[in-house]
Amino acid sequence: MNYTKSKELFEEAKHYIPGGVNSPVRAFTSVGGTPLFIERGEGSRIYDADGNEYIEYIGSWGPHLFGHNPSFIMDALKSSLKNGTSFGAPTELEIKMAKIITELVPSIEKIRMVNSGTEATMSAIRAARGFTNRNKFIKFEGCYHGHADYFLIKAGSGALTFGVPTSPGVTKGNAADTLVADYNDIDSVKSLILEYKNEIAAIIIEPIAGNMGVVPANKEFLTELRTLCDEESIILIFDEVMSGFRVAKGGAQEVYGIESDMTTFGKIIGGGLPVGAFGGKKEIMDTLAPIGPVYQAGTLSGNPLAMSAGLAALTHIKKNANLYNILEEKSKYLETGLKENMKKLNKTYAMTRVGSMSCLFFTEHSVNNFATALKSDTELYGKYFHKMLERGIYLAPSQFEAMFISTAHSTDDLDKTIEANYLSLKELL
Ligand code: KE4
Repeated sequence: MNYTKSKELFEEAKHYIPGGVNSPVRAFTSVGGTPLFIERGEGSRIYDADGNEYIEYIGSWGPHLFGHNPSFIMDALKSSLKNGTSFGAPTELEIKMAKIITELVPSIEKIRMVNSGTEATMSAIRAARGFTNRNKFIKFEGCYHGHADYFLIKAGSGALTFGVPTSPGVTKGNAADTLVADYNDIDSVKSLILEYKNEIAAIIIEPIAGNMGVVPANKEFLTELRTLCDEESIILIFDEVMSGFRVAKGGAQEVYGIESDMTTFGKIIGGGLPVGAFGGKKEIMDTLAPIGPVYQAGTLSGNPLAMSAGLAALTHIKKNANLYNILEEKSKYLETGLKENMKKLNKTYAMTRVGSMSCLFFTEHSVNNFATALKSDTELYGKYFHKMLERGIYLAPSQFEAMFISTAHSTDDLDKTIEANYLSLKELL
C-alpha cells in the first residue's frame, strides 16, 4: 500500500493539532506507523487520501451499526438540513428522540441529550451525587467513561493504550472521590462499600467493557452489583455509550436482564453525528435544572441535525428487530473463521465477543479483567495490525479496543478478513 498522501497530511496536521489528531487513539502510537487520513466511507469500506480501500472494523469507534452512509440516515439529514442546523430552542425532534429511547430501554423514564459520551457520563455522576447527597463513586480498572477528570483514574481506551492510566492534570482533589474496583470481582466492590459506608453516590460500569479490549461482565457479578446497590441505596449507572443499541435493541440491560438506575449513551444514537445522552429514573433525572438544583447544560444539546440522524438510526432499529440476529450471524461467522485459523496455526489466543463487538487478544490466557487483558502482547498486535492493513483490512490501532461488525459487512468481506488474518498470523508466528 502507498501511504504518501497520509504521511504528508500527518506532517502538516502536527503543526496545528496536538499529535496531528483530534483524539489520541487515532495517532497509531501503540501500533506505530502513520495514521491514515480518510477521505470517505461507503458501507463496510473506507478510502484513504492515497485512494487505498479498506474493509473496516472501527465504524468510527461504534456509531456505524449500519456501515457508512446508510441511505435512511443520509436522507434524514438532508431533509433536516433544509430547515436549518440549530436553534438553541426546544424542537419536536427532541421529544421523539426521548420517547423512542425510553421505549426501547425500559429502565429509562426520563433522558437528556448532550454532545458526547463524556458529557453523558460526567452529567450522570453529577446527577447521582446531587440526588444522593454523597460524593464518592466507584469505577472499575480498565473501564473508560470518557475524559472527565475524575474518570481518568486507571482508565481504559486511549489512556490505557498510552500506558498512562492516571493522567497528569487530574488534581488529587478531583481523584479523591473516585474509588477503583476490579472488574468481575465483587469482593473488591464490597470492601470499598465497607470502607466508605454511606459515602458512595454511584457505581458506574461498562456492563460489557469495550475499552480494555472487549471484556463482558460475568452475569453473577452484575447481579450481585445490582443487589449491593439496592441494599446500599447506591445509584447503579450502566455506561452503555458503546454497548447501547450495539449488542441488542435494549443494550446490555436486555442481554443480561438487569436494569440500571441510570444509563449513558453515545455513538449509535447519533447516527454518526455528535450525540450523547444520560437517562434513568424520574426522581433522579428531576434533580436536573431547570426543575431541580443540579446544573447541567449544552449549547448544541439536542440539535436538530444530530437528532434527525439519531432518530433515523433508532427508528430503523425499532422497525428491524431482526437486525441483531443478522449481526449475530455475521459476527459468529467471523469468530468461527478466526478460531479455525488459530487451530490451524496451533494458537489459542483469547477471543471475546458479545454480538457485533469483539476482540482478539494476543494472549493465550483467558481474559476477564484489566490485569489479564494487560497480558496481551501489544508489540505482536502492532505487527498484526500493519499486516492486516497491507491486506486491506482496517482494525483498531490498539489492542485495547473493540472490533465492530456492521450490517453492511458482506460474507465476502468476512471471508477476505478471515483469509488476511490467517496469512498475517502465519507470517508472524
Ligand atoms: P466520547 O466522549 O468519546 O463520545 O465517549 C466517551 C466514552 C464513554 N463511555 C464509553 C463506554 C466509551 O467507549 C467512550 C468512548 N469510546 C472511545 C473508544 N474506545 C472513543 C474513541 C476515542 O477516544 O477517540
